[in-house]
Amino acid sequence: MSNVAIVGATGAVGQEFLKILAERHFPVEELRLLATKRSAGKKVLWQGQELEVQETTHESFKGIDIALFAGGSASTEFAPSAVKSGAVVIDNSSAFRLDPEVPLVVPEVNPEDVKNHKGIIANPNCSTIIMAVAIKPIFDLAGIRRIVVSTYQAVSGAGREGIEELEAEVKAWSKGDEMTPAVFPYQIAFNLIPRIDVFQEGDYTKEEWKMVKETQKIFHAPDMAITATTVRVPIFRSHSESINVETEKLVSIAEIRESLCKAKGVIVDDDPSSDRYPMPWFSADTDEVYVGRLRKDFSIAQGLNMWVVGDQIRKGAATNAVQIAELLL
Ligand code: 2RA
Repeated sequence: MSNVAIVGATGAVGQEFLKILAERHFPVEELRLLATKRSAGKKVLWQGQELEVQETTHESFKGIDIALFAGGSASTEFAPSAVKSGAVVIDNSSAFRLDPEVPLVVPEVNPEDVKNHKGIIANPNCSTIIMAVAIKPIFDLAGIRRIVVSTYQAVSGAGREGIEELEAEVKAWSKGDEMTPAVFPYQIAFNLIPRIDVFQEGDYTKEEWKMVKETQKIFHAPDMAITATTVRVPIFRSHSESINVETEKLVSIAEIRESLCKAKGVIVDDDPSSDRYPMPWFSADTDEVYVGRLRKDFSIAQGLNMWVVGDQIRKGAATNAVQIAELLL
């Protein structure tokens, strides 16, 4: 049994941690809920117990074995104190992901990297995790030379506030009221925004660079060529991705399909004859990564296209982190 702390327990990912620890019967002795001062004192019901949210401080981690950090600035501020107290931190922020001393883990891809931790294990970005699970069987079967990915990311990727902003805008639109975007740079209702996070080098966004650099680190493949365009869409939950893969070896689509069907964490939902393909509406609230629209890319010698969908709060964040915690056990 472990003593577990959740830092950021009242946010979208924090709340999902609570659900997933219970669903997966994670052996919890004590569950300590931590958040900002603003949320301290809130009561949360978990497995029949009423737990009170406490303000996170540097002393919050005494006796804690595993600290699940939901993301945000709390990680840089408090993760080192949690490690000093003897906890293993599983961190969903981007603060430590590219640190060579910190393993970046997707359990279906590189579970063995967990062993190399020095107190912190990083959980990759949500859209990176979803892509990594889907490309892993192809990587193992045929090697990957290049990936071109475009994402269609749900508003909940921006947390509870993102969900509230889309809801408010849809209500405002139906009443003919004006919209006042605050979380997103423009109205997201009935719109698409081709910019997630800040612009960085080469006019790519931070989200796009995460997909490139984190994927290369997870697969220990610094030469895997990856280019990404990340887009926010007016969907509440589940990120979708159009992924074009150029393989190292020539393999048939039938072989790729077979490897995807056998892969852990993947559901192939692909039947044009019966109009079957993955969609966010159906993947929301599940842990698998769904693959469909699998087809040859006729424009190159060794290429394929696929459409991939996954719940980014679950597999893209909380479930992946709890799976990492399970590896530690
Ligand atoms: C987003 N990738 O969807 C972020 C969340 N980690 O905005």
